[in-house]
Amino acid sequence: MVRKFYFKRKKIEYQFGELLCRVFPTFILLIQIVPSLSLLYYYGLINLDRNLTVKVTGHQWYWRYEFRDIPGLEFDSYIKSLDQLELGEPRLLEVDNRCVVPCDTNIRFCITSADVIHAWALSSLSVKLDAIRGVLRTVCYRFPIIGVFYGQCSEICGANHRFIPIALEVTLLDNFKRWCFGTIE
Ligand SMILES: [Cu+2]
Repeated sequence: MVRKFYFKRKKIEYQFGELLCRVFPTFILLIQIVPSLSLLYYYGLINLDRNLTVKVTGHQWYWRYEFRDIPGLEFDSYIKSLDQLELGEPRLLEVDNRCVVPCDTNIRFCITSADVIHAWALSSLSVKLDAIRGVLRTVCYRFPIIGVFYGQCSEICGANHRFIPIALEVTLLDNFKRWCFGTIE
């Protein structure tokens, strides 16, 4: 009945309906662009009055950490192989040089890449940011507790994608200072 009495007579309205179904969502998207673009812009400018900036650069296949506020403090972070592991260290997650940051300090992480797209992801911190070449993504963090956080690259970036884990050690400020002096060459 529906086919006979409704659709057959309303053939012309089909096209109008289809047009509506395309134009209307387009307008919704256009309306959404305005706030989301400005939000993205301001998100990049987040200026939580920070005390420390850490630049994280993804490489094939290691992470490079640069502490821009402390001259000379920059190092590469490679995965530890099985025979390098010490008791208690997780396999495939431990690195030779952990990124050490102080707790109770506003820290800004700037994440970028030197080659392909990587992702700096630490699930226990709810941080997952794509590292894209030429783009500097920022995330601010203040750690209330000390501990070691592990993560992995979460963007399939090549053959050794699974071999670039992230180890972030949050420690007390005094320990951090001692670590700085020990690391700067
Ligand atoms: Cu990667």
